[in-house]
Order: sequence, then C-alpha cells, then structure tokens
Amino acid sequence: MIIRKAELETVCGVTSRFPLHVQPEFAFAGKSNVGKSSLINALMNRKSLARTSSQPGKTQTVNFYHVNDAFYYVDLPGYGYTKIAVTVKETWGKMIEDYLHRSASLRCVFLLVDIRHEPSANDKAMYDWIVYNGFRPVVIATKLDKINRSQTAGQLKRIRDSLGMQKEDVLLPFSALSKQGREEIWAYAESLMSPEGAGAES
Ligand SMILES: Nc1nc2c(ncn2[C@@H]2O[C@H](COP(=O)(O)OP(=O)(O)O)[C@@H](O)[C@H]2O)c(=O)[nH]1
Ligand SMILES: [Mg+2]
Repeated sequence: MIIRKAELETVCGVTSRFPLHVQPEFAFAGKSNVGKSSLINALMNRKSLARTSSQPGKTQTVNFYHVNDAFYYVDLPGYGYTKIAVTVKETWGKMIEDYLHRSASLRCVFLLVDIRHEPSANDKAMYDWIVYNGFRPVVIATKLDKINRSQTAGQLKRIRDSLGMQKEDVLLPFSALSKQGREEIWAYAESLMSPEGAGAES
C-alpha cells in the first residue's frame, strides 16, 4: 500500500461525540503498551504520528487517523495491566463500547496481543466482547522481534488456543521494528476496503 497522506484528524475523549464517517474504519484494540500506536505508525509509514510511549496507559482517547483521504485507522484506548476483569462500565470500556456500537463504517477490529505472553483475562474478555458486538476479531501478535524464530509457531498456537480462535480466524505476527507482517495486515485491510468485503459480519 502506498501511503500518500496520513493525518490525525479527530481525537475523542469521554464526552466527545464520535465522528460519523462514510469511509471505512479499521480499529486497533489491546492492552496498554502492546504496540497499538507503533503498529499504526508502521501502517502509515510514519515514525511518530501516533504517539508511542514506554509508559503504559497513556492513550485514553479514541484517535482517528485519516489515510490517503480514503480510510481511517482508529487507535482505541488501551486497557490496564492490573485490572482483574474487563467491565464495560470503566471509562475506556464505555468508550470502546460506544464506538463499536456507533460505527457503521467499521470494517474490522484488530486485537493486538504480545507474542511473548499467554493472552490475559482482559485480552480474552476483549476478544469475546468484539465477537459479541458482531465482529470477527483479527488478532495481531506484536513484538515478533522479541522472540526467536523457532518459538514463533508455538507462541502463535498458544495464543490461538487460549483465545479460543476458530481455524478460519486470522492471526498475524508483526514487528514494529522489522516491519515484518505489515504487508499481510495491509493486504487484509485492503480486502475489506470494498463495501462487499465488509468485515462486520451480520
Ligand atoms: N521490540 C519491539 N518493541 C515494540 C514493538 N511495538 C511496540 N514496541 C514498544 O513497546 C512500547 C509501547 O508501544 P506503543 O505503540 O506505545 O503501545 P500502545 O500503548 O499499545 O500504543 C514502546 O516502547 C514501543 O517502542 C515491536 O514490534 N517490537
Ligand atoms: Mg498508544
């Protein structure tokens, strides 16, 4: 995918109304620090348009990045490390829920998990919740560069098993350092770009 233009168009806090777009949206969910902003930067070919941070929990807004004047990447607030269970009543949960309910142009929710770790209870809850909201989550296993190549298949299997992914569900490994996996994520998003390819299954 050739990125001609990328800009942060809208930032929504708890009290903001979400913009209503006609163009396709692709959202990225996952715990704080898993690499959402880094992935979005890599997909936009930008170094730091989406702010990354080594301190977890920075993004508590929903950020809309307009790409090529054609579609949006949506950076969702990350959930915390320490919370034991996901409750949709929490601020971030409410925001994500409102967003999932409201967006008619949302084509896909990418759920990011760290390839090194077994998905947490929050990751599982988020996965189930995306499904509950009528979407087929596409899981991205981040920080691929942090494990040995020989470990990749095993870690991917672990993630699949623990999230309870179906055989046909998509799991893509990715590294923001090497950009490995970027083409596959672009290709997947492009396949959903046309109206017929809508990922929000009925
Ligand atoms: N080695 C490595 N570090 C990464 C990768 N993706 C993100 N990081 C680092 O992990 C930290 C959190 O990344 P960030 O994109 O801000 O996560 P977010 O909170 O989910 O948006 C930052 O220090 C990033 O540099 C990756 O693929 N490989
Ligand atoms: Mg972030």
